[in-house]
This record gives sequence, structure tokens and C-alpha cells, in this order.
Amino acid sequence: MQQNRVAAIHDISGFGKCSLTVALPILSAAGIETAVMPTAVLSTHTGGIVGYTYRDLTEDMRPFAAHWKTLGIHFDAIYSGYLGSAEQIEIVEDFIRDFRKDGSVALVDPAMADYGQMYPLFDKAFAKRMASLCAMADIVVPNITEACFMLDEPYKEGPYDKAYIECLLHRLADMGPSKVVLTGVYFDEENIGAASYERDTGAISYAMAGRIEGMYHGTGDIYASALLAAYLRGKTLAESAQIAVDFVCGSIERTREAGTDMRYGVNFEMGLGKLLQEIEA
Ligand code: PXL
Repeated sequence: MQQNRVAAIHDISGFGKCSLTVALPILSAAGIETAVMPTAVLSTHTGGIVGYTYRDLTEDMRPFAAHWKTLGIHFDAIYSGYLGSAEQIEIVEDFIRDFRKDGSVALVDPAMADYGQMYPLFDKAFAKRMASLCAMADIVVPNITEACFMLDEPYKEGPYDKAYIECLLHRLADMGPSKVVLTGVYFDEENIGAASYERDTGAISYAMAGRIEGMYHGTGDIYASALLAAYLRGKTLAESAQIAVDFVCGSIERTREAGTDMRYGVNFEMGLGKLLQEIEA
């Protein structure tokens, strides 16, 4: 049996469950080999927690790639998430150019904004730069805020209608990626989920689940990691989008029941067994 290998390019936020501390366990649990290129090491993520340390690792990124190149290793997927600067974006673009091969997948999660706001440390110019990285990707997984900022559109609060969501999907695909999964989609207050679009078939599908109140940190990274895991294990994009929605919703539910601080991330760990079952079903 051939095992898939992913290169995951994100930061390590020591506490708070996002980026590599979720991508690595989720992909590994799904049976996927994961090489990591850490872009920075922080004590926590930057979302609502003050006083974090931030050690930038930009200088290590090109040497990492150059060393991997000498080993002649190949990746079935290149997966980027939170990136700290325009320079890191450029390095990821070069990495994709260098390591992309027939049949490989470049998944870019433009993790930089949510709920109508850029994350601390980023501005609108950064969103433009991120749009050019997304243009090179095969699959992009923005939330609605990230989609609006990349398309230079004013952010709109939901509930949304299908015409609006489908217009965003088409415009995102027009930027370059052949597959788009848009998260944070809701048409009423009861349900929330993701919309996916594949240019080859023109198919649009919706993956929804019951909405749970609260703004839980790190769910975008958990979503993209579970989506990639299911997709690499052979599920269709639409199936993967639904598996990832269910995984995130279960994680939020557990976390809400436990009354955990929403900044501390969600309990995805207790859902990994079920995730694997769904991926292998
Ligand atoms: O993708 C979420 C994320 C990842 N890494 C860092 C962050 C955030 C969101 O705020 O601050 C360092």
C-alpha cells in the first residue's frame, strides 16, 4: 500500500491548538505521512491572547526546502496555512513550483482573517499577496472573510443566499484554483458549514451541520487538515468537505460542553477515531 506524504508549512503555536499542532495529529491519524516546515515558533497563537513569544523561522525555510530537494523526496500534497509575512508567501510559492509533480495537490488555507477582521499583524496588502499564492493552488479553503478580502469585496455578515455564495465560489476559482471550499457558509441561524466547487465538473455542493454558538479558535486549521486527510485517502471533494464539517462540529460541541475558554482551541483529539472511521468507510 502506497502511503501519501504531505509537506505541511505552518507555524507552531505551542499552546492553543492550531496550525501544526492540529495539522500533524490529524494527518497522521488518517494514515498520512507528514513532513513539517515550521515557519515560526510562538508560545501561543495571536488570537486574543496577549504576551506571546514569536520566533520567526523565515531564514530556515529555503534551507529546509533545499535539503529536502537533495534527498529527492516527493510530496503528494503541499499544504500551507498561517504564514507570517509576504516573504514567507514567496517562499511557499517557490516551494510549490519546485516540488509540484503530476498528480500532487497544493492546498492553500489563506489563514489570515475571520469574522470580518484581519488577524493581528496583517493588513489588506497581505490579503492581496495571499491571493497570488491561492492562484497557484489546486485547492483553496478560505472562510468568507478571507474570500472577501482576497476578492477586494466588502465583508458581508450572514445569513447568505446561494447566489452570493456561488458568486464567491466562481470568483475564487477564477483566481486560479480548480477546487474551492468556502467555510462559514450559513443560510439560516440553525445550520452552518461549507460550500465546495470543482471547475472541471462545475459541481457545487453544500456540507452543513447544526450551528453551535461561539467563536472557537483554530477551527479553520482543523477543518482544512481534515478535508485534506479525507481527500488524500480517496474521498471526493464534496465528501471530504462534509467529513471535515462533521469533525469540526463534533469538536466544537465537546468543547462547549466542557466550558473551555474559546481561545484555547477545540477538543478535536477525542474525535480522531470517528474521523478515521468516516475516512475509511
Ligand atoms: O490559523 C490560525 C492561526 C495560526 N497560527 C497563528 C495564529 C492563528 C490565528 O490567529 O495567530 C500564529
